[in-house]
Amino acid sequence: MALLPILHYPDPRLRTIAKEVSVFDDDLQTLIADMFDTMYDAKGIGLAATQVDRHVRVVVMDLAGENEEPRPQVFINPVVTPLTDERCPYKEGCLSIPEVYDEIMRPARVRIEALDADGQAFTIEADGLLAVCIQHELDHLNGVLFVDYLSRLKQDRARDKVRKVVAKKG
Ligand code: K1U
Ligand code: ZN
Repeated sequence: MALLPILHYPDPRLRTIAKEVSVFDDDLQTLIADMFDTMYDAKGIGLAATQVDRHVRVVVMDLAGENEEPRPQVFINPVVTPLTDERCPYKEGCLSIPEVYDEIMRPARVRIEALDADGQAFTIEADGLLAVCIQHELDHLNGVLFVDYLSRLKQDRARDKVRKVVAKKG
């Protein structure tokens, strides 16, 4: 098990645009395993490689509830297409912006095209938390954070909050 350090807002490395994955080798499998370890340890439901300073288009996710069996999902080179103009609000959090939550509006239903850990292509349609989470994670791969959708005042407050939380944790 390897825990990877998570970058915190406003670290400029979170603004890096991740590169497509073309090689499905042991190094990629190690990165995926380490990302799951890191996500579960941090009590998150998703994690993008950008957040652990690896700038490749890899997302891990597990939306299972506390009393359910784990349901790990891997999305490599994800492409997300809105399927409706309807937008739904969801109070989002982010492991890179600890203890900051705010309501973000995103398309309610999306198509996700991606590769799995073995490089096999799959397509799914998603709504609810999966739709929210994949859009949040795809933003990370493109250097975008949920606070970018908020006012400058809220961004300043988020930056101050993260500084305090990170200083307290040591
Ligand atoms: O990308 C990340 O920073 C992970 C993030 C994913 C996410 C959560 C909620 C909405 C959109 C994206 C988190 O997991 S933050 C932790 C969190 O908010 C949460 C944890 C457990 C259950 C529900 C939410
Ligand atoms: Zn996030």
